[in-house]
Amino acid sequence: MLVVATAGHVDHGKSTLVRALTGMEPDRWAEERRRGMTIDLGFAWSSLPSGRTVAFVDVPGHERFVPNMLAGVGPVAAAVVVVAADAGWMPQSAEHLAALDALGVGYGLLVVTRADLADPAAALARARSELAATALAAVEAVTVSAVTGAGLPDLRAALDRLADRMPVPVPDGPVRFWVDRCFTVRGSGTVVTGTLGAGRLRVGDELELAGSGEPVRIRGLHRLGAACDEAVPVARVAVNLRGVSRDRISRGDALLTPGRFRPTDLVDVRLAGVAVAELPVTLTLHVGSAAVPVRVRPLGVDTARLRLSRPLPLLIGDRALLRDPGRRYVAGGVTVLDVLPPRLARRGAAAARAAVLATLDGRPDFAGELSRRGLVRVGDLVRAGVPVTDTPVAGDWLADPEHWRGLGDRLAGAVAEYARTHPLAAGAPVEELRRHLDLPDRSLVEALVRPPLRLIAGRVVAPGAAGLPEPVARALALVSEDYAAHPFRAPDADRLAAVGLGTREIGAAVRAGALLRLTGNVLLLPGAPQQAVRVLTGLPQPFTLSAARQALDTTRRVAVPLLELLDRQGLTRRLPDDARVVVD
Ligand SMILES: Nc1nc2c(ncn2[C@@H]2O[C@H](COP(=O)(O)OP(=O)(O)O)[C@@H](O)[C@H]2O)c(=O)[nH]1
Ligand SMILES: [Mg+2]
Repeated sequence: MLVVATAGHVDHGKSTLVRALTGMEPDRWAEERRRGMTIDLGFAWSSLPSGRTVAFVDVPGHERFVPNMLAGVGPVAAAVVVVAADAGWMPQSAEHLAALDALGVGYGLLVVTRADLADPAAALARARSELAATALAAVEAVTVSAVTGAGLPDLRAALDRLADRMPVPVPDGPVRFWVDRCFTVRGSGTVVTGTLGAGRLRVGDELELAGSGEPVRIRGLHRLGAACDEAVPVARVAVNLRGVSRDRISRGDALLTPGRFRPTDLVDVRLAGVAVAELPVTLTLHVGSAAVPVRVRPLGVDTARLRLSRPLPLLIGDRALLRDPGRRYVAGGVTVLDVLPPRLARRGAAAARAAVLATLDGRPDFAGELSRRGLVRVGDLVRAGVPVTDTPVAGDWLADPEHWRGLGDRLAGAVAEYARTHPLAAGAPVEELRRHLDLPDRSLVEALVRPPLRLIAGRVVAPGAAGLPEPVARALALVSEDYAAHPFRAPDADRLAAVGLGTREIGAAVRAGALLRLTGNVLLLPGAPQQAVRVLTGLPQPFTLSAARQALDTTRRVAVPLLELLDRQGLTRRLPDDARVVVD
């Protein structure tokens, strides 16, 4: 289906032309018919000579209703610019053309109508020269009279040729269905209409409302007034929704494929057709069928940050326009460069950001996003419209290869440094390393651990850091897992043998300070005494051997020599009745 929007000054014959081509009445409202003027969007359709269907979104030409016009044009890729032969180029001819150009609409036709009333040559020449500077420069032009019917066969043939040129829609892409009308049908409930530009809609599908995020289900579908089970792009579609009342949804909302969009209220954009520094601070952003007030913060010569008054489901590369609703002019076209921009907190951040934005063109760029962000979640890129072509390094985190290598080096350095400053510890805690490297997720630290580093029970251990031979270091790494779960339970003879700690290896480890010998082969990690004191401090003082044993979650085999060691180190004091107190 070819979907085209009309464009042009009021009273130039847009609705009459649509009526003549389709036999349908685009002015739906009684008031519109009474006043003979389009106020809101109208919809009509017909067959073309090729047999394919053309559907029109007929827009109002009056300057007061430009926002309605923009809601109709926003989601439509092609336009018919209508100029009356007897009136020529007029203010809304210009404003509509500026809007189409700002939105990047490059497909369409120029139609000079009312050719029965005046020689169309002058209007045609003027319109051609106005279009020449826009994305519509190369469109075909047709001269018609909607009253006599002259030129209408040519126009139908030209519409067919336009349909042939249109880009092939993507039926398997995500759906972002901008709502241009919403109403209630007795017995069916809420119905929304719009232009389906990409993706597929099926009865039974679950979608998400952009405004509220709430899930909605498709109860029924109509395509050009006929019920259907499925709609593929491009098409004019009416969607009967289950699970949402009429007052929860309005023009400018969108139905979304769940998980593929993240409505955002902060975007960085490139502006066209305007000097950023001259823009008013507040403008209205028109995109899809939505119109929201925005605050403009200039960043570069042609780039700015927009703060939206409500979030919209925008993607990198989206085209939009800024309009001044008070002074009623199109201020400029917008290309979305980033929908998840960094905060600009530090001094100089805005200038640095402007330099980055200067290198972006709105085309989704996976490698570029990775190198700019270093680390980013898969979902964040997908929901920005960036195709993900690599696998995560951990969880759903993607990393720029160079950044990742650098982090690996910094991790090794941090682990070594930790070992120097904490000679008694069994390795650097993952959480501490996460903070040190300023990483957003512990799983990233864990994924960065590469031999010879080892991840043991929440700590990153550098075996051999104490100068131990590799087999001893490996054995120690194994027992430190035991200690992590039960720091005061000494492995028994079987366990020591199983991990390869024989008499000689134990001797080496104890000499290197990697193990603490309480007595014989009763071994703990070097940090155990300090850790024990922390536990014992929490007991009612004085405490008995049995209370200490329970608090330390260990056996007499360890508790007795451990407490004696603490006594010797002056960390605890033994009282005459054999109870003990922690020495402050
Ligand atoms: N003579 C003549 N009148 C036309 C033609 N097209 C439109 N009109 C008249 O122009 C007026 C405005 O037309 P309309 O379709 O409402 O314009 P719109 O505001 O652009 O939608 C109406 O009175 C139409 O009857 C045409 O080709 N020839
Ligand atoms: Mg009209």
